[in-house]
Amino acid sequence: ASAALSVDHTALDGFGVERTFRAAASPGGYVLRDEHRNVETYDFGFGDPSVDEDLLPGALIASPPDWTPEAVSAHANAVAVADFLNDVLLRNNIDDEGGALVSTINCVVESDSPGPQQWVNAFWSPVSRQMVYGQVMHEDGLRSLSANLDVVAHEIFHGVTDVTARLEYANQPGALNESYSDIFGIVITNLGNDDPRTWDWQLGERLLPGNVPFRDLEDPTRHNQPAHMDDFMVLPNTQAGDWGGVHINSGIHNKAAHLMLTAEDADGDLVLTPSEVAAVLYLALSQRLSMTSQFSDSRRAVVASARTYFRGLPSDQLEAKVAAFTDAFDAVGITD
Ligand code: ASN
Ligand code: ZN
Repeated sequence: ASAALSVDHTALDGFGVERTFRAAASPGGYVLRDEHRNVETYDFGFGDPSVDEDLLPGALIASPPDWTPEAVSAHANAVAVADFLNDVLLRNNIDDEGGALVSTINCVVESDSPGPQQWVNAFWSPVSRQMVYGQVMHEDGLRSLSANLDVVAHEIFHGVTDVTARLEYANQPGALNESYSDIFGIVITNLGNDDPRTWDWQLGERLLPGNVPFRDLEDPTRHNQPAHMDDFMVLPNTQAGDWGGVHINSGIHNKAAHLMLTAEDADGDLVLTPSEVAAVLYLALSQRLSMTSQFSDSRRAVVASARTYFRGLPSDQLEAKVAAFTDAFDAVGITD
């Protein structure tokens, strides 16, 4: 695609923050297509993506009229994640072939709707290969789930997992699927702060009623998740059982990631940089995990990836890096 007709636009996002994003010229104005990153954002007009999946992605968003906050959030946040994939992980969008990164806002799954035009969720559709976002009512009107960069990154990483490890969405593989999405959501949100000891570890804050976050990677127990294998919850593989607790037991693996990112040496210095942890976890997810991988497989995948990634270091430094990973898994009871 040619970028010649792309133009920078500026408008407010779902949190009232001014964002700059690229839109493409089209007859009569502009459409939400970033031709540099191949990111496109659509509107479903409060249709139901679970019933009318064949109607996705919906209508490509155009201006005039003015860009809406939900459109700006979904589009600008997707571009931020595409930038991370390309610049940090050297991955060319979700499919690693530069394929379009597609989002649809204003979706309502009616069977799970707490009120008019509300649906407090979002998901990656493996069938349509795109993100869909609902919205929640606040004092100032509807707020899209895409307002939160960590939620957007979480959903986009379900797409990355879908075309790499393909972790089955149930039981331990499903909890790993959830955890890798949570971890990269937090890594992307805190990009630019090289000290994870001062990171924001909360996922999805300012969306739910009372602004309660969905999850907290530093202390999973704050949101009823286990943080150690001793507290692993065996649940049925049904929707009511959260598919074997995929959003519950993910807390254990999330806590291991928090410990890797904050591991200190004897002098109190960080052992690993955030980009080192991101690279190692990305290698594990994309090269060493598969549909039926368990927590212990993730440990082995991460440790093997660390040995590959740090192979050029003197052995004492290499072993110190690897130990930061094994210690983190040990601490949450994920053994070899
Ligand atoms: N927002 C949820 C998630 O991405 C939707 C789901 O349950 N798949 O985890
Ligand atoms: Zn998820």
